[in-house]
Amino acid sequence: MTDFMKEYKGIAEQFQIVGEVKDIIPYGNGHINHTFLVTTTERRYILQYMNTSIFKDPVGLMNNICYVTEYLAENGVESITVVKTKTGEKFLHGEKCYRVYDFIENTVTYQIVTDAEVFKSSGKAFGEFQNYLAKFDASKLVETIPNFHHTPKRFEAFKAALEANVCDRAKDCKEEIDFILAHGDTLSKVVDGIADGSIPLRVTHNDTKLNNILMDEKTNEARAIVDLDTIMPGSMLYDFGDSIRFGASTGAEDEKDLTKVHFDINLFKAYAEGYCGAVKSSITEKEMELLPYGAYLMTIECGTRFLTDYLAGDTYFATKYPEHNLVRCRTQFRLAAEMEASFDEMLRIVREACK
Ligand code: ADP
Ligand code: GN1
Ligand code: MG
Repeated sequence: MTDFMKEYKGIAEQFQIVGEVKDIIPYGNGHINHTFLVTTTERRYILQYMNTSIFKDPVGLMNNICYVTEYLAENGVESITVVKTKTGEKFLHGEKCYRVYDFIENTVTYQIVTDAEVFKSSGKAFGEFQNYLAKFDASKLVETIPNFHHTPKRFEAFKAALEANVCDRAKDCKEEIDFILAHGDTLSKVVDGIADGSIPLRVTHNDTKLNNILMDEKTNEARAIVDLDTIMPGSMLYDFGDSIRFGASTGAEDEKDLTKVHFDINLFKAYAEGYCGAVKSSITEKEMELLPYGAYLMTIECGTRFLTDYLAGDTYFATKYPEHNLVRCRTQFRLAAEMEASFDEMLRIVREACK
């Protein structure tokens, strides 16, 4: 057994898992936590080394997850199940923090949309997820990352990283810097609408990319929504938009060849049909009209966050090579630019899907 295995076996054994640990391997494609698949003689689990430099209040975070998953379970909705430690805690709290979930078997996650029907099914699932949470008491939730989707503040953080230029990388991304600087005045519609009460604050997932939903491996229907770290009060425009920025693209989020990356209006339509079909009885007129903008906003916001992290020296998102964040930024800015040119068509689609 390698040292790595020994260390993680010791951690896994501090949880109420069933069977003897046989194997532990890195798992998934998340950018934030370190995720492992633990196989015991009886069953499988997800073990995560939690990123507490990003989530500074792990107690509040795990309370949020337990409140929400228990509420969902009471309402018959499958989601993650927290496996407690042998001392009955929700996670292992020391110098490093770890948590364990039951592994949801017979499911798959996708890193790119290969089938519009699967994307539509994910849209329906995220829409329904929001409906389930409509009666959840938001006052129970702590804000796990303050101002998570406050796009104007993300823009300010970008400008600060540009000014600091700690790694001297600004010279390598002039085009991307110019793009976001030219779009800085387009970023406040949702925060302004929340502030003046014209956009309702709801309990939202806030990280609705396709690999945060598990699909049934046989039917490809959505089974369970995972990665509940950012469940907080927010706008449905964030949830809709974040799914679109990741899924309605002809390329992967980190595709290097931009000729392969385009905003795909047919994938947008598929997702909108699934999502709007689920939320049409609760969506307001203003939210509906802003869905295309929400897609643009989340895309440009995510690109800005990648660029900020690139300039700051890759301290936030997990990266596999030095330009990874810049490559990701480029796909997002490409998509955002194409979306701007498609607003009218997107609006026609969402109006039809909400009927
Ligand atoms: P991150 O915050 O780093 O994105 P996630 O919580 O999304 O971490 O987990 C990473 C990946 O692990 C997910 O994209 C999903 O594929 C898989 N995963 C997470 N939880 C479960 C689970 N309970 N059962 C099966 N797969 C899971
Ligand atoms: C992160 O955790 P993960 O990999 O599902 C990030 C999202 C970004 C996404 C970009 C807590 O999501 O906000 O949109 O990367 N999550 C956090 O792929 O910052
Ligand atoms: Mg994730």
